[in-house]
Amino acid sequence: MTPKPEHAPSIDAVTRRQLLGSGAATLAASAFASTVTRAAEAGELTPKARDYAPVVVPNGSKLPFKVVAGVKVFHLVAEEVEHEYAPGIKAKCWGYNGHVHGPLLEAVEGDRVRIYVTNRLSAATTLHLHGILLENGMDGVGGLNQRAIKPGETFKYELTLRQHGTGMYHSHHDEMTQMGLGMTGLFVIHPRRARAPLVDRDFALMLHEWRVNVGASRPDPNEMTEFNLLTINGKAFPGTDALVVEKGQRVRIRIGNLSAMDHHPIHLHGYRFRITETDGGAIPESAQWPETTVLVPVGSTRTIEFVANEPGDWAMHCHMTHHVMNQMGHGVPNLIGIKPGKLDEKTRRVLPSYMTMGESGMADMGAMQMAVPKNSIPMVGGHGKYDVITMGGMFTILKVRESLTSFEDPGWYEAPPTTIASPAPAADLARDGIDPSTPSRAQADTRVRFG
Ligand SMILES: [Cu+2]
Repeated sequence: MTPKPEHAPSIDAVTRRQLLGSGAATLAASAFASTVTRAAEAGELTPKARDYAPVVVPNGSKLPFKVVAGVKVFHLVAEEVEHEYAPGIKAKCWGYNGHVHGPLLEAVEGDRVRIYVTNRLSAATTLHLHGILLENGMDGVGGLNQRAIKPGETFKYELTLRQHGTGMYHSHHDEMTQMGLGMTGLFVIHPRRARAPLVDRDFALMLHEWRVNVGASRPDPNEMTEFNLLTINGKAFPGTDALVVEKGQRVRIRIGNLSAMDHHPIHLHGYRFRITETDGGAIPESAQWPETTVLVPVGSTRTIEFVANEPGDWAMHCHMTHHVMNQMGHGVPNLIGIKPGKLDEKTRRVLPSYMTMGESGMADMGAMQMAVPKNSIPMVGGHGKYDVITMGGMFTILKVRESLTSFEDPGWYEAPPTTIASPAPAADLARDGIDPSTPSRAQADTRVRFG
């Protein structure tokens, strides 16, 4: 378990020193920065005496930086990555620094940043900083703003950050292939002056969609419609890590979408939130409205905020139902209501492991933990506290607890027994005049109307 320290280093001190740093001060700030970066990556910092809460990237990583003469220096390496979407399914993707998606870049408004990009791919690439205000020659559109970075070359991008908010980065060369294979990442810029209300937990999520054919070792970036792996920070449920929060904390969730073709309406259970920022900047408070679902269009970021005052395990997922399904079975025929009879028995004479699936829906695929081909995962299902969770894909869980000693996954929520939906006792049914064997009201109405 990672302890949650009582006193964390002051980020305020770090950012100011990095900006002002020269000589010995730079060295000291640099060492301090790496300490803070490590602590921040582990999600350890408590919200005390600071300008901002470092961003937490579930399942993901942040790119360490060093400070050279007052400039924050990052080094991105574009390369092939063996990536696991969820236990049981891996593919060779393209990403940065060993990660899909690339590690999150984190900086502060006013920072001078220098980003080196080394290309270890077999193809040329570029770096585009999406939504980031910069000089035209740093915009990274291959052919338009620069020549592409050839395999083996290292390019340098340099700019002063003139804004704060959630931007992204991605290849802007052979876009369909390179973004499709995973070459995307988030770029978070904190405000130079803290803006109220400060948040305690600041999460960053990148959405994506993939086509990985059963048995294939690489995603198919040419796919245009039939995506079968929908991911949050590169992971499909049950591979997604929970977002862990202590009751009463103010939570920010930054969501970016660089999927090829689909916008994702991300729905959070148990809460109403406000959409506070887009990649275009902060939304004035007077223009924010309460929501439970935030649509994150392709090529956009949306940031939501709320106070976590209701403990529990709260589902957070794309509300497009095919986007909470995994790889197997999107294309199966509709068997709802079909009576297979002796079909299974007869078919097993030629296909010994045959089993008709889908006559009452897809939930059984998770419940039965059916055997699936090598390097594939069933369409639905992770195990929950009570039963199988019949969703996969773009699904994760917000875990809010009364008190925490660490931000490690706290396990399942222990709901007070009287607050859990459960089989209706006979005494309650009798008291309320409910007879489960009578026709439902809707059927009775139909009979009256159509006789
Ligand atoms: Cu979706």
